[in-house]
Amino acid sequence: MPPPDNKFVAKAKAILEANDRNGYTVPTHRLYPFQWNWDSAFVAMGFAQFDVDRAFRELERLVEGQWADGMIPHIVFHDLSGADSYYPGPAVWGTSHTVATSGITQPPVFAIALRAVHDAAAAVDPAAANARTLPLYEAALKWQRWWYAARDPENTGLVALLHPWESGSDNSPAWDIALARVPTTTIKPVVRKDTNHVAAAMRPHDQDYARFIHLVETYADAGWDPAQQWATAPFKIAEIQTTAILLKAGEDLARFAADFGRASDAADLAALNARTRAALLAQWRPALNRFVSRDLVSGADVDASTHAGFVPVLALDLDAPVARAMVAEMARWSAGKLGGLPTTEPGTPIWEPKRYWRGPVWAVINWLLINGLHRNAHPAFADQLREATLAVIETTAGFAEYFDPDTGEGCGGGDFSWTAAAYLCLRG
Ligand code: 9YW
Repeated sequence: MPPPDNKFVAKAKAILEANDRNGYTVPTHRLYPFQWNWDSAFVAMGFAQFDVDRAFRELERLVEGQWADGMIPHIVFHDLSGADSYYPGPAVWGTSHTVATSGITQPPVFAIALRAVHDAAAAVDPAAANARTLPLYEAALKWQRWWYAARDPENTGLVALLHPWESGSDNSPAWDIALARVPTTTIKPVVRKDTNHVAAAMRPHDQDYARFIHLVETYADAGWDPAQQWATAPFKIAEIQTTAILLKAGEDLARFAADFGRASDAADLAALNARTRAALLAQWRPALNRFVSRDLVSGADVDASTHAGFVPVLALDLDAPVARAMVAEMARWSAGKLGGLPTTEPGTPIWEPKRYWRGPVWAVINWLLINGLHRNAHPAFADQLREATLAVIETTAGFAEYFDPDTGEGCGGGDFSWTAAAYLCLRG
């Protein structure tokens, strides 16, 4: 590994600072001008590398959007001055929280980030770190309980998504079958803004957007009430990437509960984590060498070959043969590709190397996998993904939103916050 190049470290920090909007960070200028949930969690870990106070602040500002029932929404619209560059804005969501927010959520990386930020702060001043962490721990625990109550009311151990945007992988082929059942009709016209900023060929199709908005309008009509949404949802996927992140969050929360002497929280978390661990393990499919989500409308496995099938490595301690099979499959997908693990299996009919979540490489996905590979004693492949991520940023893509695995080209938005954060953490 070459020594850290200060030029790139400096640029990554400068991107985070430029995307700062008074204590929260926009993913990128204009394309995404608000605070996004899982982006902020990754960004907080990036800030923790050089400014723990700012890292805590990122999480505190996200919690301003937390609903009374515990959900932390996927977008917090703190400041509407840039609102005309993004669709769908607050008027489409029709939610009623004090700060304007969307009505759906996103993968709960928050508690994982809180653990990292806390640990960085505690290395300097443990008492101050605990004091700043405690309210954020409470918020994260409340959100954890929301996930189980609202998105696993039947206590299966797997949590369900009611909208593709909740996965963070908007137009993944994993949703194709389930999303095709959702009507393309909307009450109000769909007025896309994303294609004003980024080439349409890199973005979801208009038909996808019509369905995304149909779902938003359906849930707005249900008054954003979780039980009503659950009863009427035309799209319902028990999803493995989100569940894996939730389980890792649950482990980190359980450690906090122990540290803070919260015995009853610790007992609750241990029970939830155990149920989820067993449920997630049961989603392993040896014939595919990966895990699969379940479509709760049809009852079928979601067997599209997407990166999500590998993310459970983050939160499980796999038997050695399972881990080996999974690593071999990831190695097969990434062989001859640039930047790390493609989000769909190259060479298959679903593979589109530039179209958003249908093939490109994302630094934050590599980052989750790298952590899981270390946990499961595969440091060599973890290092390969790490070096591929750093190399594509340093040589061809810069800090773009995502990367074309065939050419190494940077795609989507530029000067992207989570790419900068991933770089800082992986460069270390
Ligand atoms: C959108 C901000 C967000 C990410 C998601 C990504 C995209 C927003 O951008 O969604 O309007 O399409 O899919 O994961 O949080 O970076």
